[in-house]
Amino acid sequence: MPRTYVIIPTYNEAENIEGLLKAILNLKIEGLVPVVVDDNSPDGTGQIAQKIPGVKTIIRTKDRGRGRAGIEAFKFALKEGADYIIEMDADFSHHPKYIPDLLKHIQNHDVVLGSRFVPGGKDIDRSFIRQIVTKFAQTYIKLVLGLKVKDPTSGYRCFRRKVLAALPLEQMISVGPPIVSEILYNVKLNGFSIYETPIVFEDRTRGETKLNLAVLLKTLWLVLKFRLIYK
Ligand SMILES: Nc1nc2c(ncn2[C@@H]2O[C@H](COP(=O)(O)OP(=O)(O)O)[C@@H](O)[C@H]2O)c(=O)[nH]1
Ligand SMILES: [Mg+2]
Repeated sequence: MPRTYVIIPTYNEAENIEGLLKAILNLKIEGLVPVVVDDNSPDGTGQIAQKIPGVKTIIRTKDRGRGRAGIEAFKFALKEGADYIIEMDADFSHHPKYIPDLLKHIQNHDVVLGSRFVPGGKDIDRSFIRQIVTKFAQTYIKLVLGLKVKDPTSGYRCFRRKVLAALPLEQMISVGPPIVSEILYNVKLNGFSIYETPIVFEDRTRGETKLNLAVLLKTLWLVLKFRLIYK
């Protein structure tokens, strides 16, 4: 039976985490293990996760960031012998109901993206501004990194073990959210196959986004650096 680790980076997601973990466990997929990787959230997200049976929780106390947390959880999943590694946000924008689709397509591809921009996918309920920002950032990232996928910034995705084992995880420079693009660029450079399965992305209804203008500008700069660092 294959083992699938579902990595969920969290920061102040106390209002979402329990419902999300229950929805994932309710899928009753054999061999599926949710892993919450929390940066010691002041609102107690990590402690909530720790109380739920069947969930593994990592509480980090230094080097905070979505990127750092994701890398630590990938290394943990590899060490524990995971065959497939899924990553997703905690805020229900990445609905657990798509996990079976990711696992179906990972049988035939190295990486599967939950994609808003293939037929059947959608980006709904977000502000007009946010949609413009997404479009602009995605066009830029595709151009600079030469990525052919329709949704290069999707953080809802599944990897075969061998993919993460081959990537230079120790070398990754993103502390924050740009890690999503840094990983995908390395996937491409290593020649792994990528498939996009549609998801409907809904805006979070609880808790707050950690994205802001500073994060966006940092991303644009880091993407240029990825292009220079990785060959
Ligand atoms: N561990 C960890 N997770 C984070 C951090 N910042 C954001 N996250 C999580 O990363 C996911 C995506 O963040 P979110 O704020 O929803 O970004 P958005 O979806 O782009 O608005 C959520 O599950 C957040 O809780 C962080 O500094 N550390
Ligand atoms: Mg979100």
